[in-house]
Amino acid sequence: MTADVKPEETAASLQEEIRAFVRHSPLNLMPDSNGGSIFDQPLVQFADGDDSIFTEYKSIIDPTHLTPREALAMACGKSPENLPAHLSVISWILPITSKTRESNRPQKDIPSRPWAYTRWYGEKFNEALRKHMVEVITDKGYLATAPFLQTYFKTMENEKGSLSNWSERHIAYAAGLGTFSLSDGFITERGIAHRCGSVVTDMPLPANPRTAETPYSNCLFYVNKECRDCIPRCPAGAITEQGHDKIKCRKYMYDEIAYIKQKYGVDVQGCGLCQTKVPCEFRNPVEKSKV
Ligand code: B12
Ligand code: SF4
Ligand code: SF4
Repeated sequence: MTADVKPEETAASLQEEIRAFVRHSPLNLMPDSNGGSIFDQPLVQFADGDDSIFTEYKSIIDPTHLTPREALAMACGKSPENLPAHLSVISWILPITSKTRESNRPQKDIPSRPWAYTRWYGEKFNEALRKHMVEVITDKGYLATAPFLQTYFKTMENEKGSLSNWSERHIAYAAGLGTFSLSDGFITERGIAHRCGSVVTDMPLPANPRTAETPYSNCLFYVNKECRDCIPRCPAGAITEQGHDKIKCRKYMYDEIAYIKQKYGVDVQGCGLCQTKVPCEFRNPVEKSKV
């Protein structure tokens, strides 16, 4: 990429690169015949790598949560201050197809087979997309890393439950892609049923503004107490008006319904009942209620 290419043009070409990978990668196909795609066309936005929100995450999430500068420096074996002055973060949302969402709606205790496949095979695709984007960017002569794929990525536990040192949803929030919700899921313009990913680079990219008024603006419960539909959807009783109990949720998924790994032939199972048959499933319900 030559120096006279505008950041907006670079951004558009990266967005198209991600869309093309979603369209053409065989990894974005369900493993069973006629299963169709795992994900629909993505949402892609950008954040300034030195946005102060990344430092705030050290108090909101955990002191070990990495800033993009720390994450790229560790991946390159450099010190954070020796990296270029400007860093960017690319964040994407991979919406789950209507076929899979619809298959999960009648489920009451365990996820449908396509939902379980989306957790297992869909995340393999998401990993391949992260690797692909790092390659595309480094081939152009820039630094790039997908923190989630680095050996330093880790998940841990605190008194509220599981967390990690690179939370993809908090990265998506920084890039203005949506907000959190009563069920904890991240509600975008394409709803809550999705998976997300990110890459940090020194490529100059224009940051998208965060337009949400609060970190919960896309959830009807926090806007006007109009909705509580995710509460009865949760078979573990993990969602209440006080929010999402990550410990109960994790215990249900990994202990109580662990048998579905064998049933569906996957190594990691999901649940996600709270992300289907709800008004935020495939759109921003707050935008919808304004029209
Ligand atoms: C650990 C983990 C879990 C744990 C804990 C989840 C959690 N809430 O953190 C458990 C096992 C319970 C879990 C369950 C599920 N997971 Co999970 N999980 C992760 C993982 C590996 C790390 C998450 C993390 O670091 N969390 C950090 C903690 C601190 O986040 P938090 O508690 O939600 O944060 C709250 C506070 O920060 C608060 N907050 C308070 N003040 C402020 C102020 C500001 C300014 C902001 C921004 C926020 C904020 O807002 C947040 C929401 O309440 C990520 C992958 C990744 N690397 O990101 C996937 C991930 C979060 N999981 C995902 C999914 C899809 C699921 C499941 C649906 C399972 C499935 N696949 O079927 C369920 C859904 C549970 C739910 N109701 O949300 C997706 C989420 C996509 C989405 N639609 O939101 C992710 C991002 C994976 C991916 N690559 O797409 N998961
Ligand atoms: S179902 Fe309703 S209350 Fe629950 S997260 Fe979605 S909009 Fe918020
Ligand atoms: S909160 Fe956890 S256990 Fe409850 S429906 Fe959502 S993913 Fe399943």
